[in-house]
Formats: sequence, C-alpha cells, structure tokens
Amino acid sequence: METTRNRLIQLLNQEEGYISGQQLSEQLSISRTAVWKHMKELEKDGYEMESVQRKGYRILSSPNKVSENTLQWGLNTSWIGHHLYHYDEVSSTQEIAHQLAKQGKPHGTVVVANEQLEGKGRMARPWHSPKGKGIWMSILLRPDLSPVQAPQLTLLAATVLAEVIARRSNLSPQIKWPNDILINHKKVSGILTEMQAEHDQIQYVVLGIGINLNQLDEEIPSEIRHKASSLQVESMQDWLIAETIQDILMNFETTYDEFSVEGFNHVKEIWEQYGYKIGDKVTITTMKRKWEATLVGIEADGALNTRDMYGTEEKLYSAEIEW
Ligand code: BT5
Repeated sequence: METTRNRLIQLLNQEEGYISGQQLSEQLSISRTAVWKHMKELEKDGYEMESVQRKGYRILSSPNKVSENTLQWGLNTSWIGHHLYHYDEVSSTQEIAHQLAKQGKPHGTVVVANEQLEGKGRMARPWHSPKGKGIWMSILLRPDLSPVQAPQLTLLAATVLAEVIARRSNLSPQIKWPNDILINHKKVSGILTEMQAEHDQIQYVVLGIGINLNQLDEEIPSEIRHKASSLQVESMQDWLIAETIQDILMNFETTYDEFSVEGFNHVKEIWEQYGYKIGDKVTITTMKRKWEATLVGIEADGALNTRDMYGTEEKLYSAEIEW
C-alpha cells in the first residue's frame, strides 16, 4: 500500500536525526497540518514520536504490533514490501496475493494477516494459522524464470527462513525436503509455492510462508502436536512478529538478488548445510517400489538426489520418505 503514511514512515526512517515538518510537507506534497495529522495517527498506532521546535520530528520507538506501518517502518529494502497489505483476518493470504497479482501489482508485493481462517498447505491440506501467533504471509514474485525452475524459489525461501531463525535464536533449524522447517525434528514452518505460467514463462509466483512463532504447546492442535511445534516452545523466548517478518523480507531480498545474478549454486550449498538427514540413510517408497538410500542433496530442478546401496543415484520428485 503505497500511501502517504507509508512514504512518511520511509522518510522518517531514512533520517538519522530529526526531519522538519517543512521537509516532510515538501517531499510528500501535503500541508504541514496534514503531516501533523499523520503523526497523530502514527501515535495511535503505538509509535512514540518526538517533536522538537525548529528541529522537527523523530521516531523514538515503534510498537510491538503488526500493521502496515509497523511492518514498513525500518524495512530497509529496495523492492520487497514496498506494496504491503496487512489484514486482521483473511481466508488465506495466498488468495489475496493471487487477486493482487491479477490486478497487476508488482514483484515484491507482500500480504500479511494476523489470522487465516482457511490457511492452506500443499494439495489442499489445511494450515493452522491462529490469530497473532505466527507469520502468515504471501509474497508475490514475477521472476524471469521458466516454470521448471520454480521449485528453486521454494528452496531459496527455505534457506532464508532457516538463516533468520538461526540468527535470531540459539536454535538449529533444519530443512526437510522440499518445504518444511524443522526444529528438534518438529515442523515449525511450511512453504507453499503457487505459480501461474504460460508458454514456458512464469507469469507470477505466490510464495506462501507460514511460521509458528508464539503458540504454546497446548495451542497446537492435538492431531499434529506430535510433529509440529512453535519457535517459542523450542526456544523458550517470545518472538516479535513484525520484526521477524522484516528480517525475513530483508534477507529474502538479498538472497533473491544474489540468486538472480549468480544462479542456484549458492542456494543449493546453503540448503544442503541445513538439509534434514542429508548424508543419512532413509527408506523411500514410490508407486513402484520401496528401497533404502542415502540422501545426497538437491538439484536445480528441485529434486532430491539419492544414492542406493549399489551407488546408483536417483532423483526424486515426489515420494514417501520414512524420515
Ligand atoms: C505446507 O504444506 O507446509 C505449506 C504451508 C504454507 C502456509 C502458508 S501461511 C501463508 C500462506 N497462506 C496460506 O493459506 N498458506 C501459506 P504441507 O507440506 O502440505 O503441510 C501441511 C500439513 O502440515 C498439514 O496437513 C498438517 O499435518 C501440518 N500442519 C498444519 N498446520 C500446521 C502448523 N501451523 N504447523 C505445523 N504443521 C502444520
């Protein structure tokens, strides 16, 4: 949402010290009274503002609350999240992102919700997304990639989430192929990549990210409690939603830009460092057979590479794995 308010936040953010009402009014092409009114609105949103005569305005602290303002304040990116939509309650942020894509919204548009009533996983599986307890977010991308390369974006996103979690805590995240982030063998995050493509060219991708942040153990549905957890349960620390989202977006932008220039190799390397059971032996079942193999790593087309006891390598695109 490229509103005056968001531009105001960006301007305040660029400035180390104070920025005068006059400067703000000129840069935003609004009156000084209008600037003042926007400041009051930011205060209502929980920002602590300081205004000093002849010097101007300065933000002292931003609130621990998720809103378009708090998500954009301090978001130091060049393309991601400049168009950002935050909702209290939605069916699924994926759906909204698809609508925005069809309206022509740009690469890097972000949709965030406090709660999803019909959060979805792959193959129409449900994704539990309780209010204020996690990150439920979709990123619209318009990559210059062919459809067969789309899985690279899922793998890239997984490395970003693993790195952000590792950096913000003492946890050791692992990426379970293709799209889960595990902590202590339990799933704390999932990624859903949906794509619209035509004539061998991706039109757009909606990359959905769900992360359980602050659920207590008893708040995780009993039917998945044996295999799901939250970052709070695992780290015993409270996770700030807006700050963590910003961290993910900034890290995502850097990683994506690097990937656009240098290709998939670096992503592959990082992914394999975090890869769950990479180097370990697992049991694999497909429609045709069941066998034991060692997980070797990932391939540029998103496949999981395996090696059986005879040294034969085989790429898996979908299979049941006994982890
Ligand atoms: C995923 O699917 O892991 C992808 C999840 C993507 C969710 C995001 S949230 C923002 C965006 N908007 C959406 O509507 N979706 C995306 P999959 O690998 O199919 O895993 C789904 C399975 O994970 C379910 O069948 C459950 O067993 C389990 N599950 C459901 N909710 C969970 C949760 N909150 N935490 C951990 N596991 C969960």
